Amino acid sequence: MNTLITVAPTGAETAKADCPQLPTTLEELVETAVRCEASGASLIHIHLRDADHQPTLDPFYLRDAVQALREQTSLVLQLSTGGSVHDPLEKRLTVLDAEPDSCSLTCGTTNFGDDVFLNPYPFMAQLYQLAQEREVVPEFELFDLGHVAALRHLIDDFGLPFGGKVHVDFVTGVPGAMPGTPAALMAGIQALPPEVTSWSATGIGRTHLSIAAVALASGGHLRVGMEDNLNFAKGQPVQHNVELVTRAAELARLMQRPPMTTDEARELLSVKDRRPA
Ligand code: KMH
Ligand code: ZN
Repeated sequence: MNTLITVAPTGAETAKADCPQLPTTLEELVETAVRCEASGASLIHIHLRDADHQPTLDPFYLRDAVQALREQTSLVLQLSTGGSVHDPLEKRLTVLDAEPDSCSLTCGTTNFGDDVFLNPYPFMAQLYQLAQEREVVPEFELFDLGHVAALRHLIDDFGLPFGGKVHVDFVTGVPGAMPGTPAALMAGIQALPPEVTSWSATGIGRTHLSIAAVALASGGHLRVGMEDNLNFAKGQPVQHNVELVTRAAELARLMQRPPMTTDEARELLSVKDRRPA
């Protein structure tokens, strides 16, 4: 099967002042999305920043970004409902008002370095049902092995997501959560419920490349981007997200699993077509 390449270009953790090349304005985000699509990405995982480059869940920014990206790319648009560790749960639910194709849904609370990324089951359940109601396809973010068990509960309690497909993403290597090792990823893959139709993986920081290699070798898909990794190689900071997407696409081609088109990605995930006619 061809490879779904997700780009996560910005995240909520890195400060613009520390990394001026991080795309934080709408103009930079759209430019990044266009270049990454041309280089093999078919899905974009989006965190927005306000005029001061701070993470925001303000509906104005969310709607504006969805509209601009939908006009200028055919990428599957996934809004983060994780936000930053400081965002309240109620605010994170409002992300779906911006009518994305997809949304992230993290399957449990996790250590996040010195912080806690809060995802109690009732919140997950509420977000899951809201996504079903709004016809938005969730991507289940798995930071820990226990999150795989929580996904099982969600499916048992509420049935399949909108579209009937179940796509998960292993986020490995967050300090205090599941390590970015082949063994940990394998344990996660082996525990996946049979309803899962596709999975991708990312490794934070220096685990970025090795996790991509393991994912490709194991039949999975890839997530790359500056949300997860700021260094292309030792002593070589990423200058643009397209570098990480291009490398992922090259690796996928080498492994005889070239990047998917955006149409193939839409079919893989069964997203509703919201593109302007
Ligand atoms: N920024 C992290 C606290 C997601 O996008 O859903 C959460 C995160 C996961 O990035
Ligand atoms: Zn994210």
